Amino acid sequence: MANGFKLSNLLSQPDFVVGVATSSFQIEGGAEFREPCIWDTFCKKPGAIKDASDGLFACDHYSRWHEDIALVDELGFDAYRFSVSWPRIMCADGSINQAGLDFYISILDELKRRNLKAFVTLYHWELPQYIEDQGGWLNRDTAQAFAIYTDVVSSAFGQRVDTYTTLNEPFCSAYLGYETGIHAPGKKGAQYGKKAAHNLLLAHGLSMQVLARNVPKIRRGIVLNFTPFYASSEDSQAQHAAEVAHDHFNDWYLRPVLQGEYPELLNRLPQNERPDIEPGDMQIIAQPLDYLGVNYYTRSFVVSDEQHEFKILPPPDKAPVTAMNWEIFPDALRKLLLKLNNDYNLPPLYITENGMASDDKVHQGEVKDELRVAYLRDHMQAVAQAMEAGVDIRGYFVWSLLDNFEWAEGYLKRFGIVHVDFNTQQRLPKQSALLLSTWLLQRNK
Ligand code: IFM
Repeated sequence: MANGFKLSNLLSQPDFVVGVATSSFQIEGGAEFREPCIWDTFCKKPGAIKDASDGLFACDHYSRWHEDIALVDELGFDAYRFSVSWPRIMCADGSINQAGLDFYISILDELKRRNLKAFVTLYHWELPQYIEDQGGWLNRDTAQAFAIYTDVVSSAFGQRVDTYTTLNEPFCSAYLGYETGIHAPGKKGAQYGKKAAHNLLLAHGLSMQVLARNVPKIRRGIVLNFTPFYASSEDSQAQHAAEVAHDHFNDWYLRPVLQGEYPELLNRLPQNERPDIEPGDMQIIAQPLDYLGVNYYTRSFVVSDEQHEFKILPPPDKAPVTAMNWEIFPDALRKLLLKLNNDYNLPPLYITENGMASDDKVHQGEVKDELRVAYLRDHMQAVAQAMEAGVDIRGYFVWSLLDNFEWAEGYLKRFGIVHVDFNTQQRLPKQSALLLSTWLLQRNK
């Protein structure tokens, strides 16, 4: 293995956490025991989900969680990152669903029993439909509702959690959900995206305050997704396009949470696209973070033309791509980590998601996902190199434990290191899981 020594250095760092991640809607099922959410509604829209599927049953993790956590442990991971379903906890009439809380408390107790760290995300895109009916993330009150939900969850979970994440990838909730409409709730319009983003960030800040009050000793932070943008040519217009894309997609979320201000781009937005910022909002948003979660999958090339300040291009011809048609380019992760470290006074980082979809097939009882093996190895290598260059990175999580409901792609894209047969719900660790496990178990010796 090229530069293999760096990878083993990474894995043998005494406190470096290696984990695996999932999210509630994508795996749980058990929909009859919770309130409906925006994804239930969106899945019913003709054409919204490629295979016309839904999350009502998903990986049936709601009944099989015990088996799934045993797998995380047996494979040798240190930590399990999962999300709590807001509509499983808070009922439309304002009451609390104790059975929903108990479900997660059982998971947390089992993790503790197995000495696995619990990384709990409070929002991974599952907005209760009754809140969307009041305007969802376009309504400021949703941020207050999220703070109440945070209070209920953190009071009930007590000290069982290792690390809290307020929001997972607010860019996706705001931009894909309220601007392009390819995700739930499917609203479309440039005038919505940044308004939704602001209310999401406000929800993050309020939630951080509640966590600081209720569970001050538990680590808290946010998880952002980053796409490094590369200019398609040397010319200054293309360079400018890459900077503008970075401001819209990456810095629009990072700068407010770290520095309490939006990028300068704010002043160039048409009036109707600007968020409604009230006095004090930016201070609420910029609560001190104990860590920042970085999700990385791919990079993108951009150009500008007469109509667009920036335009995202498909991957270059012949570039290696995943089943999502995302370019495989690990060095962009290394560079991203160095850039963030250079541009900001960062808290410690965790790579909270990294992984790839591939067209995996079971053959004679095995799934040989060689491309994923190389993808994970090379990206972990990039993390190790960034650490060597001085970036404070405390852990790495593979996305995802199981093949699952990949949002608008339905069940067509398999991101798991464990194969799921959606007819029988049988789990089968792929070659990537087995290899990771060998590395992890060697390290644990
Ligand atoms: O499956 C998603 C996950 O829910 C959020 N981050 C990206 C993953 C792959 O698209």
